[in-house]
Amino acid sequence: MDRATELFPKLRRPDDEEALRFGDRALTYRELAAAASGIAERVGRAERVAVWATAELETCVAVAGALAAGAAVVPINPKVGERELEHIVGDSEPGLLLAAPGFQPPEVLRQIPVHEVDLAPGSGALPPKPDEESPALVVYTSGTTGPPKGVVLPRRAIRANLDALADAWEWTAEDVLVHALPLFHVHGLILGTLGPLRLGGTVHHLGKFSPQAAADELAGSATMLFGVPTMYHRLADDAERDPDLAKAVGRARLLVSGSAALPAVEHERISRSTGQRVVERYGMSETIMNSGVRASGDRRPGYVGLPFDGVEIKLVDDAGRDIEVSDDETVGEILVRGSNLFTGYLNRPDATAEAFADGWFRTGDVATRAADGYLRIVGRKATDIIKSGGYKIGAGEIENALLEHSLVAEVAVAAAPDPDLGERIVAWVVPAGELTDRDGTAAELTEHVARLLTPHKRPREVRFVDSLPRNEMGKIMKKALHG
Ligand code: MLC
Ligand code: AMP
Repeated sequence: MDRATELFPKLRRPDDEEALRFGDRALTYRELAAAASGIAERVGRAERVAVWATAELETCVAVAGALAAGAAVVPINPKVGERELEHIVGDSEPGLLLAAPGFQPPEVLRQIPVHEVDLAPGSGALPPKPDEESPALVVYTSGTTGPPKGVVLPRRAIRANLDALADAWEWTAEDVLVHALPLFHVHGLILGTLGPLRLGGTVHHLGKFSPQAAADELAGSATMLFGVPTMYHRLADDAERDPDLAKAVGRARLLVSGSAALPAVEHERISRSTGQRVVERYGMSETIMNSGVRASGDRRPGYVGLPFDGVEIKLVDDAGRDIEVSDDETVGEILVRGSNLFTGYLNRPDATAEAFADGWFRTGDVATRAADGYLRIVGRKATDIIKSGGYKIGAGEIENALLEHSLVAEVAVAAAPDPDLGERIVAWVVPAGELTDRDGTAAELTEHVARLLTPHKRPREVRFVDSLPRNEMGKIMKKALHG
């Protein structure tokens, strides 16, 4: 067996160690391998397979089985709205959809065969290892405008990047990772699920995040916690109130935060109450993980550490020239090159070409570099990208959805700072006609976005205005909105 390039070596030689636990349901490696072989048989030679990614064992079995079959997995947010779902299945054309029993297919999925994932063992034989450069996942991510794009991640990127994380965090088969992240994005799926499976370790998924549930796990067998800053904010609140909870969290080997900036104040609150200093890492759907603080490294609040093995990072100025200084002050866009990169956006050669400059991927994130090489992210080039609760959301897609509503004449969507979500989505709406029920209309618009796109893209605030600030060219000046 080729340990180096086999994505999940332990599925080829399974034992009775626990692989996955969701509440009171769990699977050992032997059970997982057997169930995954059944899925692989069902998937056959399908090129792409959609997985209805509920936070359940079945999702993990579906992903492991489809990957073993050599298919690319398209994970779907089970709360996805009708418009977004239509786009994703239209774009990715999955040959099959895998879902946990009881799944009721929405209308748009009618043409796609659905296979209910059960945990019964298949023949136990897994197909030969697929090619390293073949697509493993197609993860949908928002841009500034238009519908989400499918990020095609090859097996090589997942394998190489997970090995780099294991090395940086001294992460081994002995670790039990706990988290409550959704299983349709890089953080919860690749790091939080495929990570432990690659190492032959264990993941405990909480189903739904609560500081108490995470602390209970860390008081038990769990050694590591992965979360987005919103989760750490809530953990900090509870740890300050509850010394027992703080003590349980203090037992962790490693707390890791990512997907959005962890404010220095949250870092300090957690370290004061629990004695733990959170390790921060920086990633993206297109690149998996770029940089992070090593387990043995200096856990400085506000810094996302050094490039992981296999990743090259440079900062460039507005003219695209390399920034050579490491003064922790000069800001530049982060460009990335390495074995961690995606191969392109599905069906979007135009967007793929635009995302690269001389073989370097342009992240759109803006950072400084300190004398010891530590990166500090200070912002983003695009104001139309919003990060709320760790989810990436494009202002344009929300504006388009709102403009379809008959009560909306004009709209601008922008981010406002939020202590819990990091950023919250605010929609500035010029109503079409007289407003008779402000609150009712605001709720209706919110629901409209949740239904069409997905609940996490719904505005948390709707502000009605008579007009939007525009420049001489007629372009909306979003920076003037909050004034
Ligand atoms: C509320 N709800 C609605 C609704 N209003 N449902 C339908 N219509 C409406 N109008 C429901 C929600 O579905 C949810 O249900 C509940 O109310 C709470 O809403 P929420 O908005 O989901 O909860 P919130 O408290 O805001 O969630 C916070 C959070 C979440 C931190 C738990 O934002 C989260 O899971 N974030 C993780 C994002 C992530 O994984 N990003 C990684 C991207 S990869 P219910 O049943 O769910 O409670 C990446 C790369 C990298 O960034 O570096 O990692
Ligand atoms: P996504 O497209 O959902 O994968 O989101 C990727 C984006 O999340 C990056 O481009 C960053 O803007 C942001 N991000 C991820 N991790 C961090 C972090 N540790 N600090 C700041 N921003 C982050």
